[in-house]
Amino acid sequence: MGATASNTAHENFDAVIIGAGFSGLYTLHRLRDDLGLKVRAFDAAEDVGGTWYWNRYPGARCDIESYWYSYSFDEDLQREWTWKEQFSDQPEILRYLNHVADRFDLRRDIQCNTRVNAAIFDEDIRRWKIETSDGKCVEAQFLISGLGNLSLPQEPNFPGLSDFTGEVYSTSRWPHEPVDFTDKRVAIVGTGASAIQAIPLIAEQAARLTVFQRTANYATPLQNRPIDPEESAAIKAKYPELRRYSRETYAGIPYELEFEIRPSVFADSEEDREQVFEERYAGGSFRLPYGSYLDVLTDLEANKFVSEFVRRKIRERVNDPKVADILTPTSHPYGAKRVPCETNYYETFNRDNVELIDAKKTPIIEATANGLRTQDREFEVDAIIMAIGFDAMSGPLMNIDVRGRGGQTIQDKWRAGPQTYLGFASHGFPNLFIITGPQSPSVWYNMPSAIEDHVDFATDLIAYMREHGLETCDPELDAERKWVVHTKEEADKTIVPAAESYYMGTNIPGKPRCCMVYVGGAPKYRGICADVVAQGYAGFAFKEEGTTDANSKRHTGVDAHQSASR
Ligand code: N01
Repeated sequence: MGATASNTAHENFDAVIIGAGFSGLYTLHRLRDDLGLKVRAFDAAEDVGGTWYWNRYPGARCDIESYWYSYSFDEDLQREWTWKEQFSDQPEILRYLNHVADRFDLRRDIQCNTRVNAAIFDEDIRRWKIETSDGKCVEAQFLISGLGNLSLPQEPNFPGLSDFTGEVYSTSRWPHEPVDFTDKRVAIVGTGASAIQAIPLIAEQAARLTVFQRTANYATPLQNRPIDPEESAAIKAKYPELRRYSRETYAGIPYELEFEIRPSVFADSEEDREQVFEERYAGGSFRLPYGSYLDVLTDLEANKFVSEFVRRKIRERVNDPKVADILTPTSHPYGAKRVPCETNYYETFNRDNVELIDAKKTPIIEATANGLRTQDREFEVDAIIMAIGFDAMSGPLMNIDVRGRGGQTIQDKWRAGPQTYLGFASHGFPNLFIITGPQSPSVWYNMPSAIEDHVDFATDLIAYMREHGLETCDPELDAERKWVVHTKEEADKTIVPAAESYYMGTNIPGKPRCCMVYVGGAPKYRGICADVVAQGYAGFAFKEEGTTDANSKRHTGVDAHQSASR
């Protein structure tokens, strides 16, 4: 923290929120409008929207149905907003988030164009001092991270990139103005969910598109379509009930209303299994991984059936068997990496103007003035698109100079992997609440529901503290250690550790390998959180207002492990 900033009088808030996306907007609404707190949200972007502000690449859209991938907290809001497509595109979702900001009069407490550079917990006054990119410092009792899980792009580290004389784009920092690739030779690096949405549209426009694929992915159809007025009215009529029900499902998407999720691939005949896979594949979105058999994501032997099914689909859709071979994943099981949903992705490789490069076999060595060079060839292009993903989950918070008690930095604390309690708080960082933090369900759950659950948890916790005259809240080290172990145990019951992925932190060179997501399922996680609350916030240590370390009174419930280890 700069000496000047720390010595001057600072504007004081009850809570500061970092980010004005889905998390930040709802946190601001709850803390300000329900608890009456003085709150300020900061966002580095020019406007609200978070993920949906930045990720504007062609084809960007949600891949959980919009009537689930949206806020549920306000009945009037969900009734007045009409989604036009099953899976809304980025401009529509951004319009929705702007509507929410206006409808709840949130903008007056959001400062855009302002990055939070540092947040230091001052133990003398037991408040956070937050330094921002406009050179100011503010103080707050509570610091809420609404930074998101996929907000810190991975830096492209190809040597020579600055020598490239053409245009360089990143899917996660796409320009606001439309980019016209007509008559251009374009290269795209990466074949994750972002590239898989962008590639078919860019291929339609560009003179030539070269796709550099390092790891083949298992993409399955999205099946987007318009929502007709009758369907929309039917959903709206039953919204509260449907939302309640969806939160009781593993990933927050109520597939059980459409079909039975079958217990095991081994319990069905080959013919029945094939029919289940076909129906879920044709149904689109995440019906195949989350809605077919319970054991495809937990048992590697069971998973072989669905992995092979998707491989077969890829081969059927790609004309050239050599190209199909490169596109067919063999290095990991289906669902261990995030499943991308696609529209015409595989058919795009049947076009004459699209070339697929196996960047595992012939890695990109460098960028040149004219394009990209692999081990055996130079590719001359007019534009390079980086679709190489994010320093996910722990990256966004670790990218800020956050210091807790004793000056410990979050970078030090999480050096060997995130250490959190419930994926929501970290010992030694009092009153820092991380919305959908690492080791919470986050991206393994419908994100807006995961966000609402965490924001509600934070709001209730702050209300509880105010009611009981408690000034700080810090997870106990023991509870945190048990949560880290529990998160790993849950991951080990699934196929997630069987792949290198951003779930496991391994997409970033040097990042420790550990599961960053709570994969025990939303109902289990929600049950644990409810128990923690019922037991007087078990696992959290509180200090009463005006107490010092010497005479602090513990205000903890029973051992959280009883809940966490269920
Ligand atoms: O990023 P990714 P993404 N040389 O990490 C490759 C969400 N999302 O932006 O697999 C060559 O998935 C890398 O290869 P490999 C969603 O949660 C949601 O696409 O590491 N290639 C991989 O192919 C998603 O999961 C929606 O071997 C390199 C790709 O880049 C998450 O965002 C839409 C490389 C990165 O894929 C991230 O998706 C889009 C290198 N040096 C995204 N470095 C919705 O629909 C990396 N790669 C809501």
